[in-house]
Amino acid sequence: MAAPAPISTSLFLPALPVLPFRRIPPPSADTSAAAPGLLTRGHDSPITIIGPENEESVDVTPNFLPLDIAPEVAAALGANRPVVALESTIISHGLPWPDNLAIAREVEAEVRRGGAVPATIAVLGGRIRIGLDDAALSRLARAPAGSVAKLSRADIAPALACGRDGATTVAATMILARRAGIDVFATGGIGGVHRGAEATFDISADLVELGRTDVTVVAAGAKAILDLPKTLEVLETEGVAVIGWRTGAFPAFWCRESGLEVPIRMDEAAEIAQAHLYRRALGIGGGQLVANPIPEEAALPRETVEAWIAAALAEARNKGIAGKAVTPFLLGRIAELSGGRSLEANRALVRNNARLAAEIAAAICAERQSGIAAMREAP
Ligand code: PSU
Ligand code: MN
Repeated sequence: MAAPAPISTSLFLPALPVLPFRRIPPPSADTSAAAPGLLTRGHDSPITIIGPENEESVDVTPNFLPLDIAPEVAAALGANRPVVALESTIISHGLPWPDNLAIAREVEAEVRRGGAVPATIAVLGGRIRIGLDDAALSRLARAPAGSVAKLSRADIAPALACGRDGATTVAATMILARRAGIDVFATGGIGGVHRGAEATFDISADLVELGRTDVTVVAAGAKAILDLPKTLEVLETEGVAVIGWRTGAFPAFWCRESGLEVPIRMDEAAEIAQAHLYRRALGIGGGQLVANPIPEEAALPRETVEAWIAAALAEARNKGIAGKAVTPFLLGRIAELSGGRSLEANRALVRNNARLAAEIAAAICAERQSGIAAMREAP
């Protein structure tokens, strides 16, 4: 039998359609592979399966997950203190070096200022990391293009199996945040239905995830590179609660308005917190999208933004960009075309979302603490 193909560093790049199979090394009970100072959830009740190519056995365990929760995050979760999850694709694929690292640090600081503990989520060396230290943040921020995989729902488990570094999209961050017990997640903009989706079928897995996983996501709406009316339609189909924060208008990332309305408006963090807990108590799955408009002073004029978008979209079409590469390509081109203006707006809105997410996370903790929420929650 031919030897398995070597693992390519372009494993998760769109050019490689099929994921090569690689046998997993047997997990060892020893947790020294984890970064120092991290809590490691171990594994139990090992079972043995016979490997496919030969008779050599591989130990696997049904509940085994290489999951490292930073001590500060674990302590906060254990004590019902607020935690805000943050994604990492924005660092590796969404923003250029060195602004990506600066913004990642600023966003974490903003969460802290809001009285919550930040938990940036990624996969490093095949281990799920909930809460990154500064070394891990810079590793993601400095990674050369293509060396860090862009992980959505489909890619998390393969990245663990192959020992990869991967940055989590909104979808993957929601899954891992939920798994770690984090309720609230702040980002810039969610993925959505791409323009021309009627031909390409390019619809972000973020929308489907919002329909499945009960995490509250704070974002400045979705970028106007997307088809926003179709994005709202899919969110409605998926049963996502789309909540305008102190607004009835659906924001369009760099602009405070898209010309579309949000189905729900809320003005108090406690309302969002209660809706989050009621949703969980109903056991219906799926999350809330809190649409938080960019601060007035940082917003960009709609016509200016539209011109950059049109240029970037035309280039993407000419170059035949498809799949996972579409969003990073458009974001990169717009940052260049705008001479950094889009980046400054991006920075302001992510920080703004981090602040609101901290407030909502604190409100959820307060609701839980009051005991009323506990009584209302399903057993
Ligand atoms: N939108 C942004 N900035 C981003 C992204 C989206 O304004 O960085 C990233 C997020 O990680 C999001 C992902 O989850 O792109 C969506 O990618 P896709 O369209 O391939 O699903
Ligand atoms: Mn896509």
